[in-house]
Amino acid sequence: NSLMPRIIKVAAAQLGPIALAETRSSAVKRMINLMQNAKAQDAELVVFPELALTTFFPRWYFEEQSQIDKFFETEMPNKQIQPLFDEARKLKIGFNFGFAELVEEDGVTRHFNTAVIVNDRGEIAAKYRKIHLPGHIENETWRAFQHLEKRYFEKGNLGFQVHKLFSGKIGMCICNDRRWPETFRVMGLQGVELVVLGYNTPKHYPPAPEHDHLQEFHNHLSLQAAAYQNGTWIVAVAKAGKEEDCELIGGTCIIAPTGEIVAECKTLADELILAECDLERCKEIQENIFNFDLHRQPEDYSLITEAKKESPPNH
Ligand code: CDT
Repeated sequence: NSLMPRIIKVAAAQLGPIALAETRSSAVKRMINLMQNAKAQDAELVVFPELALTTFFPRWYFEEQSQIDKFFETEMPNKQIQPLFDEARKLKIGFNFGFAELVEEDGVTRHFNTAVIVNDRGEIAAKYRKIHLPGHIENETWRAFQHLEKRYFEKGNLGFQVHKLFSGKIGMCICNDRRWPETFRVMGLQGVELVVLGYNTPKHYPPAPEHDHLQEFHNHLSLQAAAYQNGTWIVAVAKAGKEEDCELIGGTCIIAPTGEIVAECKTLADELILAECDLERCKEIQENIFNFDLHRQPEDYSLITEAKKESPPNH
């Protein structure tokens, strides 16, 4: 490759479990530690998991809305999270993290599973709200634990945008979104060069426990395919380990546009990995095997964007 490299050094900051009783301030302290470590290794951007500030609360059914709303942020940053933004500004490092967002929009109260990219001046530069919400709506007591994202969140309303940040084209998605090729293709069509995402993926999948041993495989399978098929870097970051009674997979990784994993966490605890991502390398794929202008055949893909026959009730 004769092109001049265009390198962004990215850190993936895996978090170990966050207990139900752990405070936001404690989670933020752990994140600041990882951020300082990332900066010491010259990272420009550090990526944290989905819902990084609290335990993964959709695993419990709560009767009262007030119990649920305790896990949500009504402002970002707010008093407990401010030290993370301050540290980033001091260190001049960007970061991405997920949180539960409670907002009022046009007089309506809305709950989203959200992620933001914060620039190296400590300003929110981009926002994404999770589109593929997995799990179920009702309390299903036969399960070892619940997965009530469909009850507690509504579908994101910001689409899959690509942002010019850190001298590259950067997109976001969250956890279950990574299993859907459409997520990455919509960003691929905007020329995305780096996708950052966080996840909370239980080892046990109650509807098909025969797949439990495949959770780590399906994680990397989806991510590696998406990176290759769109010629993009992907940084995918777990909240891992035994969180309350639920085992979450690790496997935090940084993936090259060729689909190769270039760095991977080895533990299920707070752990940092880094890679120098040369965004020019996206062209190896985007200008060749997956040159969309030359080879895509969208007129034969129309079924993909047709409305579903029967939509579930809008939550
Ligand atoms: N957080 C999240 O989206 N987790 C899902 C779990 C499986 S579906 C119940 C995931 O896709 O990893």
